[in-house]
Amino acid sequence: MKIDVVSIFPEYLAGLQLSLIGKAVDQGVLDLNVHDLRDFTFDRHNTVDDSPYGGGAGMVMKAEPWALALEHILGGGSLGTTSVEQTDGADTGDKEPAAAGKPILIVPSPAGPVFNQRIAEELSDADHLVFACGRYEGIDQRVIDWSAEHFDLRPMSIGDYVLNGGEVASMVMIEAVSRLIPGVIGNPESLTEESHEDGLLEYPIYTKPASWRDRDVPEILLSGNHGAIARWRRDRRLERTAEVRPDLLAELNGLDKHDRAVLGRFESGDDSVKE
Ligand code: 5OB
Repeated sequence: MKIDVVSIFPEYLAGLQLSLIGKAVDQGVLDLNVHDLRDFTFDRHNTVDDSPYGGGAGMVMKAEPWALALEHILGGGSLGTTSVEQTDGADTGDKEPAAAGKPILIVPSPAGPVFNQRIAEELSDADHLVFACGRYEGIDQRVIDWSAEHFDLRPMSIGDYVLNGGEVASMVMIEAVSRLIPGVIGNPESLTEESHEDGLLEYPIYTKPASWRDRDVPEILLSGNHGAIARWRRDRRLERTAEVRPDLLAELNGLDKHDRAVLGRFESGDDSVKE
């Protein structure tokens, strides 16, 4: 998968070189490039913003640098690129560039649907993702509208809170998406056993010692009874979800009688559970 990020703070994205994502980049599984928006300005001060028409507080990101940056990415070039990777000819060979449709342009914004695991899964199938990190009050609407002619445009929020710009939101989404790409995570089993994969939160986990500061690991986990352990873990997941995130229960399906009996103990979650 190819991922391009445009930002006025390309160094912000440096964290993506670390850990599993960085490894995937090194191995050529991910082709990740970060572009500095200011490289697409031509005035002395590399101006990327200006005051809003109609008045109001704050500044607006100018259309032209964004159009040039996005056109550059559409052209597949590498000007203004801080290659997070050193490509060194590493080529997995198997993916043809964009025989598919338009690249997906994700514009992190509070004015978008809220990103979740379902969307992460959908995006992990794409050949090419582009993240446009806005700062200030946002980007001139005309270049957003223009971009929809060339991209599959996806404004995307990461939750109901205020951020200073799209960089951190992009990093959240890049991490969530890229760990779903085959080869990025060592043990694919850890993908399916994850909170939010099947709509339930995870069960509590323990490691040695079996007794720590007078607190014991639940005895059943030491029993070697795998069936009983699986049931116990599922019960804890149901319990935890009902307690902490009752909103998730409404989305659940595939609950059996025992599951519903466990959930029945939680009055608040009770009526939201599907038959
Ligand atoms: N708040 N998701 C929630 C967001 C956000 C702010 C952003 C981008 C995505 O930019 C200011």
